[in-house]
Amino acid sequence: MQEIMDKERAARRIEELREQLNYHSRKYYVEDNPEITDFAYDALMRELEDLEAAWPECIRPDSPTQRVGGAPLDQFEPVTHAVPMESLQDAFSFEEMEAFDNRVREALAEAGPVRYSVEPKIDGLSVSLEYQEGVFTRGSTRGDGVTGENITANLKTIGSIPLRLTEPVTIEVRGEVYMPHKSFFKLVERQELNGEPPAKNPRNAAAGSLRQKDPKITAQRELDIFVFNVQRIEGKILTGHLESLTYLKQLGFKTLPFYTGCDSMEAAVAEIRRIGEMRGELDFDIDGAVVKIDDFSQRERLGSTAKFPRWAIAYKYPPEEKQTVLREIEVEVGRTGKLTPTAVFDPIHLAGTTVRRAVLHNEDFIKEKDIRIGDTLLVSKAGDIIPQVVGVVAHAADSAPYAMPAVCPSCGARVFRAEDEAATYCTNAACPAQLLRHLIHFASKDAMDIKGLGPSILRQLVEKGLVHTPDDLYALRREDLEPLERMGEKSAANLLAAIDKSRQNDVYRLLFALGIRHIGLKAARLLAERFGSLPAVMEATAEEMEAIDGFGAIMAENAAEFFSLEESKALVGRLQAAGLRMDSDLAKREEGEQPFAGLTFVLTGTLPTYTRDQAAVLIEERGGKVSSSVSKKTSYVLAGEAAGSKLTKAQSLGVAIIDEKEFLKMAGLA
Ligand code: 0OX
Repeated sequence: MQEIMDKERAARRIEELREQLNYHSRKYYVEDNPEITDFAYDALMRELEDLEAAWPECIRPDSPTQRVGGAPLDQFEPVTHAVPMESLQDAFSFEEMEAFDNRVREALAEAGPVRYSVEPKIDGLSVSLEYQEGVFTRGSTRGDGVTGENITANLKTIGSIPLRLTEPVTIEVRGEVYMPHKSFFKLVERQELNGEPPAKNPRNAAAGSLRQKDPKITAQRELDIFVFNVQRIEGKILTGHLESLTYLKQLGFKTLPFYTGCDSMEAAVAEIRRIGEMRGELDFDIDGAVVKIDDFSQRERLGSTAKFPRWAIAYKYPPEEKQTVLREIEVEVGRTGKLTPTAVFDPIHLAGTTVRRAVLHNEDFIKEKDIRIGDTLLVSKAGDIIPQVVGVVAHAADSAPYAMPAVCPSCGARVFRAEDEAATYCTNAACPAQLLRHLIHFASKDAMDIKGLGPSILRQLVEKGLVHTPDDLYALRREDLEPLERMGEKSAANLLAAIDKSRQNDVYRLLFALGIRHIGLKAARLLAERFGSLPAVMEATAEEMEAIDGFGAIMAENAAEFFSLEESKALVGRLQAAGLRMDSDLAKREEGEQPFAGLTFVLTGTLPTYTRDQAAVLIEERGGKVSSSVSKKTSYVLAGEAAGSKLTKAQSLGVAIIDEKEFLKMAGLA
């Protein structure tokens, strides 16, 4: 009896919290007008999480705790749109807009005056959102307009998509998902820091984010939406577009940021020009302006062609282009060591901002366009926010073709361009431009595994000038560490101990930690196994490396090139002097010692000390196989923290489950 009472009370409180949180997230994400602090919001959220954890049967799909949840998907299910998601006819001149207006007036001659709405055309991805009695039930991509893909879990992570509407209405709406410029720049910065190729523009970034199989990744991307259409609705009659936008706003949707009613095409064109002038100042990309007939009965009379409605048209802005004079080509070294040339020219005003620079990508780009210092260039911003050099208008007198520098502009070391790549790289592991990223990699779990030495501590060490190359880490003293932010006496002592412990690492870790391009953990292990020590690896030729089973030509070329550099030899010398172990146990294992021969392992969850990749290497080295799914043929499931469905399946099939400790014993490592 007591339990029922408790449950009733909990259910009531859960519902109350759900409503409060949904209200406040609308205030924050949709209306940009929060009423409570982030702190107060988080406190409500935590209370809801705790209650739902105790009473999981009270969790509803519109609970704000369900925004980022669920396991990654294998694939997206197809969704057939009840109302087709049509596309728009394009116009590239105001004459075409006049012609559209004439067609419309002719067809609607007896249907009274025509009123247009004019709105920005958001450059994102069209999606459909379905609500049953006010609750968000399904979201999908446009696809080909008839069939799209179910991306509900990803759409739920977008804070401005309401999980519950202000009325219990059954409705399907259409909107455009986009990535705000602010979030786009943040993403690019993160990608560069991780050595990943940066997203090309906000639209691509938004598309990639919506296509993620793991909603947790989508959630990090800070996507947003503008809703602009009612696809279908039950039990309510809407008579026009502007009216339906007002209604959508009332339901709690974030609608288009501006839209205007116009009584003539002349007024509509003036509005299109006004939007064009605002373009550069918006925090999102637009690729045109959409003119639509407001009245739904007029729309119905006009109907659609096979491709698009006759009652709407998209005016596409011409890419703004201007001429300027190229003063110099600056070459910067990124954190990955990549040399990026940038055009620096006389300032021009383009699509709302002053532009002085445009990225030239790589040597081939410059060669193809034959860009030379002093040339008159044509620069545009096209649909992107990123300025680009369209081409050369005229070469400067006495100009010469441009050549990339032969040495790194940051450290003066030789640069290197692999035959099959467009990019040029600095070859110096100790290059200051790459230092922070190198150090983060050096200390990371799969590399030297120095606990407590993360990006924020490393950044401070670099900024204070305490660390210039990885070997400087081994000279750090208590007095250096204690004054750092987020560092106390105890954590400084722990960190020093962790750094000291890493001296004893098997040398394959150091080989990986050096950050040689194309040398991943597996390649580093192969080198250590074959040659036995770092000095022996340094003596080896590219041919000898390539002869290792599983070692490719590009890997061999990169490793040999790296160790031929004086800077690399000096770095290894200093690491050796700092007391780092230079040999490997991998080489000492006797041939034929294969305790896992014939066994198949499945890995799941987070292991206490090894990464899953590391564990897989240990299994394969000992003759075992690693599989991604559990079946009756699975010999062992190696399970760590937060193991999911694979563990459950293993239990139901009666497959043996082991933890890391047991595994290490079996592998002969403990
Ligand atoms: C946009 C946008 C896209 C309605 C029927 C045909 C096209 N990207 O901002 N589509 C439409 O309208 C649909 N309006 C927009 N504003």
